[in-house]
Amino acid sequence: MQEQLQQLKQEAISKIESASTVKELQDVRVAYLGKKGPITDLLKGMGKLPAEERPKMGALVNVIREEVTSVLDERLVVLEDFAIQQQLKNESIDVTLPGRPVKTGNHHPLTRVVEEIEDLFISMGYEIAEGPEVEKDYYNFEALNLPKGHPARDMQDSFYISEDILLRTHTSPVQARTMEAKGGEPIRIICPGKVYRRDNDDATHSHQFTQIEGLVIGENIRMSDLKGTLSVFAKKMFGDDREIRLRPSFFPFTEPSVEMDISCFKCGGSGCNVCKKTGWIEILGAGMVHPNVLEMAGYDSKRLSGFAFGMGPERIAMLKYGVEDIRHFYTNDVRFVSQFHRTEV
Ligand code: 2U9
Repeated sequence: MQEQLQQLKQEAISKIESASTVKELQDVRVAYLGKKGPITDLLKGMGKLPAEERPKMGALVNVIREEVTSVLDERLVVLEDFAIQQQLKNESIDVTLPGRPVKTGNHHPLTRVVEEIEDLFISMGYEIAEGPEVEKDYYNFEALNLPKGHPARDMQDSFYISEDILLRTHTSPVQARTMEAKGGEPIRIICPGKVYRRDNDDATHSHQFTQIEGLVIGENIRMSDLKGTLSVFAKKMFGDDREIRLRPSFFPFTEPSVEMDISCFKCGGSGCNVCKKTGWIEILGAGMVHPNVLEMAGYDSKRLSGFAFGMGPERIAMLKYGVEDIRHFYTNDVRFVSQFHRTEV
């Protein structure tokens, strides 16, 4: 029995030393010290021993059990520490490694230009007004001094849905609706949105494009207010050293009408491919609101006056970002759109 015990102890200790994981060690503990283990069996077999030998044998078994248990516990500390080192090694993050780039989306370049212009006019006390893209002929044309049969209507070739319903050709109907709703009260709004013209798409024309128009109506609103407003817009949008130039023009809904040029932000005015060697870049059209338009919307054109302007954000985005073809804005090619990450621009 004694050498059996010694042999058992050696066997258990060699198993303990060859255990390479905490799990294996727990299995050895259960195998040797567990209820169904050989040491327990030995204790159960004590009954067969002569009575005088039992205490000595019992003490020996307990000594063996303690020895095996202490070797086990020492080994457990080693294996648990080794497991933690392994885990640390496997889970250690080399913080010097560059992070995995998180591909983030970004705003469409058009959205950015529109929002930039909106923020600019909001900072000048304007409100944003929007309206239906499927519009009544009255608000898209008549209310804007373009009665039925007026030749200028053809200039804005339209997608008619029915006799007097069409896809709006400009955002001006939003201003007409707002004037009608305001019943003669002062107005300071900008109207961004999509517009539609029956046009063959090419590098500078699209059947669907965006516009931002603005309208200010009140007492004693003058051309100089328009010029001042456009000058602030040009400097904030294209750089403080921009000059503006107003050239006479014609729009049925404004009189007088102008077109505004800015000094080229690429060459500063000396002439380049962006400004086609003129030094000036046309940005928008504007004018004093035509008295007919005021009267039709219920505004007393004797007491009140106003100015309005209109621009194409695509054109501004193409100038600002050097985009050659307007169709890029609509084909949603990720290679094109993903170039406009906030950080770069
Ligand atoms: C009302 C009164 C006046 C809006 C105006 C322009 C001049 C203009 C063009 C810009 C680029 C059209 O898309 S574009 O080619 N627009 O030049 N728009 S004044 O005048 C209004 C509008 C509404 C009630």
